Amino acid sequence: MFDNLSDKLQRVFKNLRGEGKLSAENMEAALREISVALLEADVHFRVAKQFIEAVREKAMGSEVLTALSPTQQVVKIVRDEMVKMLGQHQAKLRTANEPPSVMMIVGLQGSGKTTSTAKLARWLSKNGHSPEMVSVDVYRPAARKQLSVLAKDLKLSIYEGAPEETKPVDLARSARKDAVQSGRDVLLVDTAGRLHIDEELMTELTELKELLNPTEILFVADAMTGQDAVKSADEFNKRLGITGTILTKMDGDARGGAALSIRAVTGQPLKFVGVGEKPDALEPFHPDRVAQRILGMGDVLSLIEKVEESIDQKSAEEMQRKLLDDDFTLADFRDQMKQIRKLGPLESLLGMMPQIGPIKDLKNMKVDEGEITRLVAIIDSMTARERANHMIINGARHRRIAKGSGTSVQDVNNLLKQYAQARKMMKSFTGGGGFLGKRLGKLKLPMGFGPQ
Ligand SMILES: Nc1nc2c(ncn2[C@@H]2O[C@H](COP(=O)(O)OP(=O)(O)O)[C@@H](O)[C@H]2O)c(=O)[nH]1
Ligand SMILES: [Mg+2]
Repeated sequence: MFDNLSDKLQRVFKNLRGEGKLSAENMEAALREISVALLEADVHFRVAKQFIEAVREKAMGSEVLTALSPTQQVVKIVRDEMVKMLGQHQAKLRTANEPPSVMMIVGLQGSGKTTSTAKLARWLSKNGHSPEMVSVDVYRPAARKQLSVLAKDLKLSIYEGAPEETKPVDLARSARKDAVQSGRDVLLVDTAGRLHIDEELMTELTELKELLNPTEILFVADAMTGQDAVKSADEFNKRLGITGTILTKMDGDARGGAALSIRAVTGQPLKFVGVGEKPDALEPFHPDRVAQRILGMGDVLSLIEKVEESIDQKSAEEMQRKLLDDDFTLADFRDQMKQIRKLGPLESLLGMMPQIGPIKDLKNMKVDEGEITRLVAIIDSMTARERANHMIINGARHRRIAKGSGTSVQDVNNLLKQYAQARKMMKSFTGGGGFLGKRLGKLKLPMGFGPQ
């Protein structure tokens, strides 16, 4: 989601590295390039300016670590400032002393309020809460229906309202009563939106706020709208006082700058990001992880969590042992491909990894689901002996395997190349001296990722 910005910043760092010594001149040149990269990524100009000033001050000042090389220092300073800009710590949802905690979901039409309400309810119920939802978008019957349908699909609780409840405040009041009676601890209120901010909408939202005394007023911002999202966040905040932002559509080709500016402009944290249309496509926002991702250090922690969620620990340990003993066979490679398929889209996974060394090659391979299926089919067409020892696969065997799996000799060759590459990549991880090995210390990772 930050590919362009990420590429540009990494180029700046690479150039600096080439310079060897850090001087006032090359530092200024680097700062100029960073500034351009931020603006091109749609970062608000004021935020970009502050950012550059902070980096300059630190880089020229005394806050430099002697243990790091000059470029590393700059990377570290940029990273720290970026984390600061994004909000330093992960911002948790605020809850009330007396349940239910009421959370209003506000924003412009089409920004993703209804979708995010359902996603958030799902996320809350997976994280120990018992949420109830209500839609107070009385202007568009289809909008309320949309939330009902989502609630039914996800088996989540929703207050549907009585026919005489035609005003947002009436619906909200009854919904809260219903939530209290059924012992729900969170009430999510999906509000109406407009194409533009207008008085009527603001009055309605202010009335709801006074009635409900919400613990959260979450502004839903569409990342695709770039600076407009920042502007309306600012406006909603001034008029209503928001407590946080949910940034949606970060899966699209948004330049991501909104993410980097909203928190700075409103002073309120980004709490979640929407990364797809599906109900599970919502992630808590981690400033440090996102900064690492932008700077190409890879969102290793998110990756680990994702991998841990879907990989069976025992088979992962077995895989790790095999790698160390150097008997990671094609059969294991096939098992691993199958596990990877369970993780979801590969691109999103690779995007979380540090873009260095063998991973960079992997990314270029652009493995997709269809390709995994083909790879698995090729390995399926091998004999057990071939799977155990790829060295015996000669020309004749190549042809037989290609025929058996409905692929070409070229495909079989590619598979063997990828297998070799995977072995190499995993070796560099398990060796303890690689990028992850140095950084992750004693963390034990599944799938052969990680030091011993
Ligand atoms: N790709 C993508 N689409 C989203 C995301 N969030 C919402 N949408 C889509 O945006 C459109 C508008 O969403 P909706 O929740 O109805 O917006 P509302 O008018 O603010 O309630 C729908 O088509 C959603 O599927 C997201 O994170 N990623
Ligand atoms: Mg809606």
